[in-house]
Amino acid sequence: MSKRMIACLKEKQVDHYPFWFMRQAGRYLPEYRKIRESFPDFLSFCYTPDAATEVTLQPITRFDCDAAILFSDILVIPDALGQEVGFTPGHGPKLRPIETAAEITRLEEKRAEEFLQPVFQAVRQIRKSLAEEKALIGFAGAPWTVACYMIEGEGSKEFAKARQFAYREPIAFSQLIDCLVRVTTAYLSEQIKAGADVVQLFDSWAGLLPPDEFKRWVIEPTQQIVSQLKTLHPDIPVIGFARCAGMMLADYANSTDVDGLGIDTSMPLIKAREAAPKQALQGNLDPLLLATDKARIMTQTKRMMKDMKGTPYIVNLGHGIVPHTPIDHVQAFCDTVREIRG
Ligand code: 1CP
Repeated sequence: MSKRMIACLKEKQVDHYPFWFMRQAGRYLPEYRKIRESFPDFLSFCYTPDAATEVTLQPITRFDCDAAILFSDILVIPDALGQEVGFTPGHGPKLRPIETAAEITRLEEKRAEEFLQPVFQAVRQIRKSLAEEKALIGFAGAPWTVACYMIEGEGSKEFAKARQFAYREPIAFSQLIDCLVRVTTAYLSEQIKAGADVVQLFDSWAGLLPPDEFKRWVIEPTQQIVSQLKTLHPDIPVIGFARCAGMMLADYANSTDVDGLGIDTSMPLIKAREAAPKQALQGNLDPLLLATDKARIMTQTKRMMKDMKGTPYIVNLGHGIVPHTPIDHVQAFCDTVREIRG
């Protein structure tokens, strides 16, 4: 059986409606929490191939989604580059922030690939255990979003330190972005060699940038990564998720040449379709609606599928599942998709 995800992304087949959820392996699942308890340190969890394999497969076993996404995190890249990265439960990531241009030159680019071997091992194991018709999604953070965390040192609503660093030290900042382009391309290429069928670039903080900076720090680096990946692996589709791109979505879609576009909750799917007629679209149910209102989940899911009818479309959320999401709500979403697609 062929993969619904690939038919939609590469062949642009319509009305296939593959579905998966951003952050589908996570704390809303009791079977995830159970394994998570045995790893006080989140990153060692990510670097243990057996554990990463098991939690990657959990949502497939439970919901029969069309795609599994590798269990890892976007912040393994700064970790691999030698920056101090930690996760405190309930508080998210903490990094020793980059404050000067000199610190960028000290990043240990050469050790990254070797350091990330456990991730590639997990990809090999997952692909082996996964049914042939399911796609395995590899992923990385896009350079802008990863740089945000490297400079800010933690999650933030505004990433003011990172944005100001980019204005104050454009040369150093572009060296950081170039380094991330190289490391991310190699990282995704290795995931593909290990068995990933498609890769997604998460640019969660793209929407913080004004248009010129969006072009320079979001579009250009993404374009470079996509074009290098296409040279190395012409058959592997790439999904770009530039969250809150808004009016820049059309430019992002045209300039980066991604095969699929993740759409956030703020963008009407019909408007996204007008802005990006060539790509498969993916999204954009509000994760907070998924957590709250079962009846509306069904009507909203039907509406998304109707709006995208006759075009290549992957049913998904507009951002990651939140930890307090009831499992029966996720089940209702899956049942609705299956009922409509037949
Ligand atoms: O305690 C725990 O179990 C840690 C929670 C957690 C999980 C389950 C973190 C910490 N990361 C992850 C896994 C993860 N992260 C996946 C796994 C695959 C999946 O099931 O989807 C993926 C794809 C990510 C990607 C990721 N990490 C993004 C991009 C997507 C997004 O949500 O915008 C970002 C920004 C991160 C950073 C990060 N890692 C973890 C947290 C809590 C955060 C957000 C920090 C913040 O800004 O507040």
